Amino acid sequence: MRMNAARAKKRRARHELPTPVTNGMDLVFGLGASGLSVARYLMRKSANAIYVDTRNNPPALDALMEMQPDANVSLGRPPISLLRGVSRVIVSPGIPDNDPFIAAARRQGLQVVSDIALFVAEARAPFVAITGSNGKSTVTTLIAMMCEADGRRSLAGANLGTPALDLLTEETPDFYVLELSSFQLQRTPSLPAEVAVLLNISPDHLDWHASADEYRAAKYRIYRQARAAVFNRSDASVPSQLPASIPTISFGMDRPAEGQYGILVEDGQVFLARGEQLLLAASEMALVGAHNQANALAALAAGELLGLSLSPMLQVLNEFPGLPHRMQFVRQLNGADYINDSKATNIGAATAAVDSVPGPVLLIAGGDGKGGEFGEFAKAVCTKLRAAILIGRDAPLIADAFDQLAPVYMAANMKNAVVKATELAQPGDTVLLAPACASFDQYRNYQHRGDDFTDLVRALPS
Ligand code: UMA
Ligand code: ADP
Repeated sequence: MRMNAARAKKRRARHELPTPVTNGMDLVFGLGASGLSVARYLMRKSANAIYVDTRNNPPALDALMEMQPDANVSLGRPPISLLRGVSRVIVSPGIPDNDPFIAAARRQGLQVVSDIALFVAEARAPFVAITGSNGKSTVTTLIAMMCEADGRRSLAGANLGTPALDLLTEETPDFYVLELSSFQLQRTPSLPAEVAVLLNISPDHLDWHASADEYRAAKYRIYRQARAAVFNRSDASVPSQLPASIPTISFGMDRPAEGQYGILVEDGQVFLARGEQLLLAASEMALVGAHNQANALAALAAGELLGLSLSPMLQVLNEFPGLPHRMQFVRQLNGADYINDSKATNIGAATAAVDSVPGPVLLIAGGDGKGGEFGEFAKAVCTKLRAAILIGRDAPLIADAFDQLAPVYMAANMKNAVVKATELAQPGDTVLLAPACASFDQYRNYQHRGDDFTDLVRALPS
């Protein structure tokens, strides 16, 4: 069925079904950034597909129709009959595995894969794969910068920035550097990473995964066909997940054994170290916080396994100040620092954020808690808080967790939260946006939330 952009708009309202298809057809589920990258990939291969999205106006619909005006598109909840004649379902990471359409595809024995599975089959250069509950984007960026600093061409993307399949349209680099989510890993059957990095695992995405164990198992998949691995030695369950006879390097915040990465303290000064060798004083890193020391150690270990030279890697650590919305200093007002850590979208990240700033802290938190539990979080951070100021859908849940542990204020929105924090802040305090929640109940994404906070803080009268 032919469909131009104008007809596509009509279809949004009518939810037409596409024409029946012949055997061997792909079905692409999800028309966001990754779905569009799959569409581009299939077009490059001159392969036809059915495109499905449960939303009436998915973000990439117009771009798809411009690229392929006769594309088969079905909007709204897809009927199971759409699977007739389909051999493979390529699913956006945003669609949970318990989606009835995905479950039906599996029951019918169809392949259900991520865009990363397609990338792996096509990539003509080795790739580094990075996962973890927190620190993925920072470490992915560090490794890509370290490659460049050592004169190797690298292309970074996947869960961060450019979708993986779009990286294939650029000149083949020396290394691809891929940030991978648990969602992507769960649907990628084979992942022969040159170096696989698992940074840490703490509770997250319990609204997507069937259980905490399933989330953990998805993260471990990063190692399954890896040719070399970096692992966090503080997690005792990881070594049993590493393939036998591949080179591995551990990192951790303790004293490192020979050939491993860790922390040494000399005359009260903290150093990144490899075995007994002092590499760089933590105070010389542009990134702040103990969590970023761990990230730096993981990046150095991955760089070593890629054969990068030490000196350019250290130069990167000396200069890279971090990505936007991660512990980003906004301003000082009346002696209090205001920091935007909107990317702290889970409990582990928000705990690390509170740990990394001087107290007392006015913590602005809340949003979509993704099915998480906030009791441990409240216990971990409460002693450092002057108050918790809570916003968003799960604010009542978080308020319950802080009951008796710290003063709590409920705010109707970010503006009220910033005003309240300013009222309460004393000289030397830190006002920290570290929500421990996703933003989707109130914002388009974490960037939108961080920008709102930043604009409101900048607009406060001096
Ligand atoms: N959705 C529907 N119906 C559909 C398809 C999607 O309701 O038919 C909704 C779902 O709530 C879903 C959301 O739309 O969660 C986004 O889905 P999408 O297909 O529009 O997503 P993409 O734009 O393709 O973005 C995805 C990743 N999003 C998720 O995993 C939720 C992006 O990671 C990633 O950058 C992009 O592919 C390119 O690879 C974002 C993310 O939040 C940054 N990731 C999670 C995280 O980092 O915690 C894992
Ligand atoms: P991700 O891509 O996994 O979300 P980022 O590098 O974007 O990770 O960092 C997101 C937030 O997670 C940061 O703002 C910080 O609050 C927290 N964080 C970063 N690295 C770590 C780490 N190694 N351990 C715990 N928390 C971290």
